[in-house]
Amino acid sequence: MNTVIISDLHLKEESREITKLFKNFLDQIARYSEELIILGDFFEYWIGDDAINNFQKNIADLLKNLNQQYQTKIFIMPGNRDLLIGQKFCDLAGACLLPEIVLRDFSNSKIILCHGDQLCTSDIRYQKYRKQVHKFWVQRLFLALPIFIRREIAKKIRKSSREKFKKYPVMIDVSPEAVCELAEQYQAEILIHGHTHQKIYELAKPGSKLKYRIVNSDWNENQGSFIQIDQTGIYLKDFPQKSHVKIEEN
Ligand SMILES: [Mn+2]
Repeated sequence: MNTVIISDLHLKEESREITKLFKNFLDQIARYSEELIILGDFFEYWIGDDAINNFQKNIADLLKNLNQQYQTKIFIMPGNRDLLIGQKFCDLAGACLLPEIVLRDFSNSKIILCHGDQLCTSDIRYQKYRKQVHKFWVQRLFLALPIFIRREIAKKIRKSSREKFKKYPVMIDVSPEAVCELAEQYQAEILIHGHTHQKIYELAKPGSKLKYRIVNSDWNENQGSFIQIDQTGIYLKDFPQKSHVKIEEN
């Protein structure tokens, strides 16, 4: 098995360089992998599968092509920014839609895959907001609004998140308690997520079921990161490749 995991590309029409970098990643890495897993915030925003624009359709075509030409299986987990990515987009992209938590086996260990925003429990305001927008009826109500209104709401949300970031420029990190709890709940030894934009590999505290967690960085014009899992181990790598850390021997 050869799996690559990416997250937090925040793709949007205006960031052409990141889109170019992503295309190179598909050509140089993903096409040689059996699976590509996207762990959320693939797009900068998503207002519904019925409002897909040309840019987003082109990205779907790239993924579909990867799947059809190279047989790479594609999995998409929604993040906080693209929470409403649904089956229709996944069908266009030849991808499977993932739930918010996925378990995988690696050697004798269990791996949890998630976007990571649910672990930032010290951000109480965000968790309250998250709880609301994860409600089925709230999503149905939003999706029933005309597209131009949804677009305006999405703009406002992004504006307020930019303002929050100006006030508190440090991304709120996951809380260790939430990480431990999740590992206990799923009896998993390894946690892989994105969202916090720090490319790190960290050993868990002694006494925890968890052995370590691995976090993908977000992508910018020059650099992205990915996690690779194959028969020989788990790696945290840069793209374009500059360095890599081998985390676990199989
Ligand atoms: Mn996120």
